[in-house]
Amino acid sequence: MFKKVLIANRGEIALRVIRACKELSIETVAVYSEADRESLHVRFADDDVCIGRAPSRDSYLNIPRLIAAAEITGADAIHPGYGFLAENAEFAEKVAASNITFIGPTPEQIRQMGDKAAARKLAQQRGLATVPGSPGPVESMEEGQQVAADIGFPVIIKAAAGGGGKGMRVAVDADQFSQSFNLAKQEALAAFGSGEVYIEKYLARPRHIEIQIMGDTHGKVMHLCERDCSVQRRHQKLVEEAPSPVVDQTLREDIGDAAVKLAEAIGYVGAGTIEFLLDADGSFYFMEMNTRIQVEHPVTEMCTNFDLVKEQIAVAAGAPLTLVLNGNRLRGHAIECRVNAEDPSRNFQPSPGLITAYHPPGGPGVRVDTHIYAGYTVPPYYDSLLAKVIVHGNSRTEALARMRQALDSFIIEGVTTTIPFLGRVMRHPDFVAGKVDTKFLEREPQLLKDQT
Ligand code: MV4
Repeated sequence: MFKKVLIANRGEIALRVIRACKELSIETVAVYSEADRESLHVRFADDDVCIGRAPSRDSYLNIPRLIAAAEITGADAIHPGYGFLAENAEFAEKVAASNITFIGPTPEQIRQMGDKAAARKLAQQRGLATVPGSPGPVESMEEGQQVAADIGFPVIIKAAAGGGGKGMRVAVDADQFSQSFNLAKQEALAAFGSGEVYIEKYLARPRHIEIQIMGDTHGKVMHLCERDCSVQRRHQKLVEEAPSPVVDQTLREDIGDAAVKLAEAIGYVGAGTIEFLLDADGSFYFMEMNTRIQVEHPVTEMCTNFDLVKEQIAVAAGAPLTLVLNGNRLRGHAIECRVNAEDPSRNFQPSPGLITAYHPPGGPGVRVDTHIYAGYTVPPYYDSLLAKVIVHGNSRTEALARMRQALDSFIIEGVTTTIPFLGRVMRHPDFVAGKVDTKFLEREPQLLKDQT
């Protein structure tokens, strides 16, 4: 097992990883930017290193400084968390070249799945259903128009190097196609340094269903149930739950098998997530794979009773999977709400600043993953996640009631938060009925307003 793990991250996920390390009797190293001096991850880690100025590119994205921090403190592994360098193959490579273990998949696996067009091709080769579309990247406008005409409009043009919704454009007819195609290409080139795009038939109201998987270095891969992340805004997930209210055990096994098959095809090691679109008729299609631990991993932990972060560390050290779940032994229902320092009535404008009062919810089946406290100042440089409220209940109904009471008793003063908005979502008849898709918030703009 590792002696000392450096956490190349900040905020709640840094605390989450430190907790797992403490349970495993592994020492920890926090890295922090000048804006994060007063952060709890610095206080709770055994060792800490300031790695630069506040902007991420000067600190949390600076590969040489992170590796130097690990070498100076004698860390033998690095956990990347999510965001920042978590899916950066070059980082994973440089960590390994410094004789430090990267807690995650191999650089090759990160690269294979980072190219979304290649991942789609691999999924097809392994027999997974994908949305009808181009067989690979589309080279020219003419080829694109031909593909679109063949599959029929509307179509969606996606950046091969993208993911998470960046560099995506929808076209409803051939006229719009040329414009959308060029825009998608430009956006992709500017954002990812590659203008490569591929085309799919556009599904109007899919649900976002993703499967948590975990693989070890002995060739074993398992899945741990799906998560339903259909409540999103501009590709930012706001609410996640497990299991999905619309997935039965048969469908769970089918999607789970598909996810495991794809992960096995590349000998995947570590925690990963395979995203699918679920259509209203029950068809599901592979969309992309994320090669990291995700923000919403706690809902899976709550309904499988399985510690994903401890397992990430164990498999990175070469241990075999401790348990093969594959969607079995599920208990109850879990929901997560992301509490952000944002104002929903002002287009989710960030609201950084001093937390003047803080009281978290509690009681049976309530978990809060957060790094904030009274007196903490939310810096303006990073994402605006303040806390994740995760509830578990014997049924979805019980979990929903728990989430409502938890949000209603969560006190955060000094900054504007999304707590009241989330409370309204938890009471919306469509959410209560489990009838949501990725267009839910667009249809319900009144949810964004104060006091409705
Ligand atoms: C789609 C789609 C409809 N049809 N692909 C958004 C994120 C990126 N991973 C893929 N996304 C989508 N791909 C086809 N063929 C709709 C979306 C999409 C979406 C997907 C999941 C959750 C929220 C979303 C919001 C808008 C669009």
